[in-house]
Amino acid sequence: MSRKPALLVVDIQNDFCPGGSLAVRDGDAIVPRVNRTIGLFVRRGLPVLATRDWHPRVTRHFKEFGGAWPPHCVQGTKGARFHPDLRLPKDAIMMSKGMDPDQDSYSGFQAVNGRGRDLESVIRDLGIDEIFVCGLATDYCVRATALDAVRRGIRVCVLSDAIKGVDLKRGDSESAIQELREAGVPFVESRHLAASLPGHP
Ligand code: VGL
Ligand code: ZN
Repeated sequence: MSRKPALLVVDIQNDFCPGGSLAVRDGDAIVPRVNRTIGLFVRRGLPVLATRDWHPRVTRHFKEFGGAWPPHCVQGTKGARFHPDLRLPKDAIMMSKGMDPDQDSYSGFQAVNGRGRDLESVIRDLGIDEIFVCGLATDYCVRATALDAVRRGIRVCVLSDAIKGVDLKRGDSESAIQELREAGVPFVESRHLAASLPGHP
């Protein structure tokens, strides 16, 4: 049976990195590892997908309007742009989420492409049978995306050294990792990934 894994790069945007309005401590430290992993998928001819948090200025996701968060990743702002060192290929598949002003949406499966097609449809259309997840934040989008994949029967694996969490409460990222393990999600270190992807000699 032929395999077709894809890489899913989650929300590596300025606002989630040091200096941003919802900075994840050392959020940018994963960028070099993510770039190396992107290179690996590109060389193997495997798809790279990227999600972005993409909020309207007014949304119940933000504190000011009843939510949990300071304003971040507002559509069209610098904070919403991908980290300047992130090297996404030109044909990366871009998916946006968080546009609904009435809803918190953390899962990448709530993201849509430029034509409004959702992540699961895009994955199934491309014949992708496994997603490798990296990015920000471990305790929100990475967690929700990986759990959602399990629920939808899509194989998922998390890159243990290419994720970072918000840790609004201390230990949130650790609990998220524990929860994912209990849900049966495997973790792999990015340096061990090359050997487990198809196309390896
Ligand atoms: C996220 C907090 C608020 C995420 C999004 O993508 O992990 N976290 N909005
Ligand atoms: Zn958000």
